[in-house]
Amino acid sequence: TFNGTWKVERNDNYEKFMEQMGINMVKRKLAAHDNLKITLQQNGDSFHVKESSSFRTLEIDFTLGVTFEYSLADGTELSGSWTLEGDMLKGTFTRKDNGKQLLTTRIVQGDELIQSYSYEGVDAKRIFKRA
Ligand code: MYR
Repeated sequence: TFNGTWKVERNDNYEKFMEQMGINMVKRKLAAHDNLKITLQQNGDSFHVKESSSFRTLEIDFTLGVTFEYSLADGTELSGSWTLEGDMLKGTFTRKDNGKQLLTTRIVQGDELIQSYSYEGVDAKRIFKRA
């Protein structure tokens, strides 16, 4: 279900979320239009992710339940893992700089992949369509 290439189509409350994350206004404006594209490839418990945006391109491998490191485009480092609960990927990550939690989920609904984000009481979504 997750497999394939997804490009962001719209955001819901993403600017407020980034503000809560401490990202400055200039970067928020750029990040709101980052043309994020992700390619997901699942093999059993393992996922390969290709991420590309106007900021960078990178590839990530993770295994469900196994902690890995991930850096945001602004350099903020996270550590955490994804698990699969039913049809939903649930990510629990911790910011290395302040120890606070960032929760994220991915679910495919119809022709959309919906990624939710939650940090310090602010929730947001990014909605992707197949590229
Ligand atoms: C992946 O599966 O794509 C790699 C791991 C993703 C970790 C969590 C991503 C949270 C991104 C938050 C963006 C916040 C921008 C302020």
